[in-house]
Amino acid sequence: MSVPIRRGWPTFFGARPADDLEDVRADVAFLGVPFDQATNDRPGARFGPLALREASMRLRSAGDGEGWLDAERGERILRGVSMLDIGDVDIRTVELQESFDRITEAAAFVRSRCRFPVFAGGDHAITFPLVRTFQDRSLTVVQFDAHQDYTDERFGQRFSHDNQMRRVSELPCVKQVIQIGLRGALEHTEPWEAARRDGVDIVTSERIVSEGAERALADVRPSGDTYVTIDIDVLDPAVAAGTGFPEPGGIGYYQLKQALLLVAERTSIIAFDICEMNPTYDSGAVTARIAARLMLDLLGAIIPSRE
Ligand SMILES: [Mn+2]
Repeated sequence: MSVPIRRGWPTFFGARPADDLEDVRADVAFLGVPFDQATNDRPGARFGPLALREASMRLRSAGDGEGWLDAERGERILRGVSMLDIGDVDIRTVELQESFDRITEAAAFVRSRCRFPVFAGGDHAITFPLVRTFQDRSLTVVQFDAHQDYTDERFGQRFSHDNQMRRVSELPCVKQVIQIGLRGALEHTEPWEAARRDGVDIVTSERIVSEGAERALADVRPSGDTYVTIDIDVLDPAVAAGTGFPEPGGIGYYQLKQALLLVAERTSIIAFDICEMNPTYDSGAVTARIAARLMLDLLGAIIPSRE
């Protein structure tokens, strides 16, 4: 029957939705994590997965398996790569540790069924329950972020979106942490000093802006399997205002893309998350669109096209 009615709802890049969890198999699987109960500042990142789905529909594949042409690089990416939208983690409001357990359980399920998982937050606290899904690996964690998120404890709080990199660094499976894009005037220096003491590699935003990504990241050598976490606030808020904690300065789209591609080239990325996209503060869905495009760029650098 031919009726001009388009059916279906936004999914990541128009990927097939996982209607039946028994039947989950794909090269790339997207899992939304609509969680923002650990934010210290402006909430709303729980709406990130929905905003990213909508924004990514602008980039939906025609479904012919041809992938996308990166016009500026003259490369076709993700040709013949199957994608699936798994849905969102069922979060338990208020119950922080139970929500974390659910995030870990859902991520482990996705990991067991699909070659490459992509997690879309959510505030940045989710990176801890996500990374602990990979405890059977020896991991480097590369964090793109304006902020260090390396506070040990404040007001008795140890699992907020300002603590998760410290918790991640304590996991026995995590051998190396690299922080890219840091900046800002710090009120407390303990996290900075602790990260230095722990051997965390740090590349500031200003270095990338002044030297370019290639030179600034020349010494960044992730080893082993690598988990990448992208806090969208690493971007200049003049470029991407849709985030809970905008920080003056920062890098642009091309600089972040180039840095992501350099990391992908140097190591084996086994999963990534993108966090802190907050549509409440986004104008014209610009931040959501940039974030969606970066997801595609990074995936294209990680998963080779099938000829
Ligand atoms: Mn962060």
